[in-house]
Amino acid sequence: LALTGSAQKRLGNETAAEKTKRMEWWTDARFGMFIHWGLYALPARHEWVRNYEHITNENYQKYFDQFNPDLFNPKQWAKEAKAAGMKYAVLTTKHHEGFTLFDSKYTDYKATNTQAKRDLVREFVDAFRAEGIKVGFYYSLIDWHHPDFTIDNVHPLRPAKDSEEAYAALNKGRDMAKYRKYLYNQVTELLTKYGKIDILWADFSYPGKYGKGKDDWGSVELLKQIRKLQPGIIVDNRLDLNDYEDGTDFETPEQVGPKELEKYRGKVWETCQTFSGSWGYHRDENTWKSNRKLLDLLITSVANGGNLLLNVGPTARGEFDYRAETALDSLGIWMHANSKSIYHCTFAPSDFKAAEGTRLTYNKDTKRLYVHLFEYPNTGNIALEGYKDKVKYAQFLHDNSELQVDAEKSKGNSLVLKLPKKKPNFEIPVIELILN
Ligand code: FHN
Repeated sequence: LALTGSAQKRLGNETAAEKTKRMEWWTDARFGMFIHWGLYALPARHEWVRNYEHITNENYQKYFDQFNPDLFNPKQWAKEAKAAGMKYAVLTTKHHEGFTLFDSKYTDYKATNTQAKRDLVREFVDAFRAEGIKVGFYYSLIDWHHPDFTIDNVHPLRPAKDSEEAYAALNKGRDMAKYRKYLYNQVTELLTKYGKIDILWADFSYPGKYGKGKDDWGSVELLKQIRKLQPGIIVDNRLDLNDYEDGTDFETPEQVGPKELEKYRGKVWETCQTFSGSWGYHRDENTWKSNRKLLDLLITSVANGGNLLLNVGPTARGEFDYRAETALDSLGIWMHANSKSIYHCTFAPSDFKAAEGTRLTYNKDTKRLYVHLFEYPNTGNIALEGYKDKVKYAQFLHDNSELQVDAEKSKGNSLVLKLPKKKPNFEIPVIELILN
């Protein structure tokens, strides 16, 4: 992985080579599950419902009182993540609403004080580790419930207009230094009480006159504490610190379309995406990405050297709903037969150009190039310009059936492979090329 910019500079106490080694499992994994779960699953109309509807703590309390995830079974979640081919999972331990899914000694606003009476984070780490899936914690820097978190321009109680006086009046008695300490203490709890944590996904900074950035979070000290408590941990770039130089590990393009991913090639990055528009469970949402769109995001992420973190928003009863399960099942069918073109892969060497309607991924250890057929040729063959004399053998990945060279049609440096007229039964079939 070639780090851009000042790659050779010591990156937050390590060299580029040490960082690459520390992150090797993550870059090999390529595919993870994001899980947004909290009280917002009860209103079931977006995890930002408090912000959108300017809901006060008092008017949000009913969701705390009614929270009772009687069908919560993280073992089932882990099985479904594994079957979909996901190698790591990141759970919201606390989202902007301030409700903690873990048994924190610093707050009463926690799952163990609801009808659940369970440390949901503990059960999550145990269940996912048992399936061999690496575990990550999402932790919201923002906290709309905490009495010392100062009201800013994304807070549910923000003033009608951005004026110094209005904010000053609302923030009388609120002490952000106390909240910073609370944040530091909770992150310390998360990184000391639950064993080895593989990822910390802090979210998010919005520096500016009425926003919040690294000084509000105490990001430099916080990151030192994170690395001290969990030396191998991988940390995202939303603490408002400079990428790489300050020791944050990866960029986080969010909800971007596949075409935008090319600009991240050569960097260290993960795109986080929803099945729909909302991260939290949204009952009435109908804008769900198709299986093809999800495969496009996964394949195109790897084809540009990045990861996909695909989100599920469990219901208030603690289950993945039918839409999420259908999507995960479809991904699992494709990954079962084609995951070799995803795991441990990255963008292709520059001397291989992707033919029209294809995307390339490459495994540099096995020297195998994967041609993803986004469009299936109806000509009975595929012409791969510039591939001639570079390929030892060609086959479909899903069944290892040989793809013969059409010697007559392979003119100049073009390699023409014969293809069955009938497209294999996959949304995006994959050709595996064993290179010389
Ligand atoms: O505000 C959050 C949002 O709810 C969600 O958690 C996403 C996930 O990346 N992060 C923030 C928006 O960027």
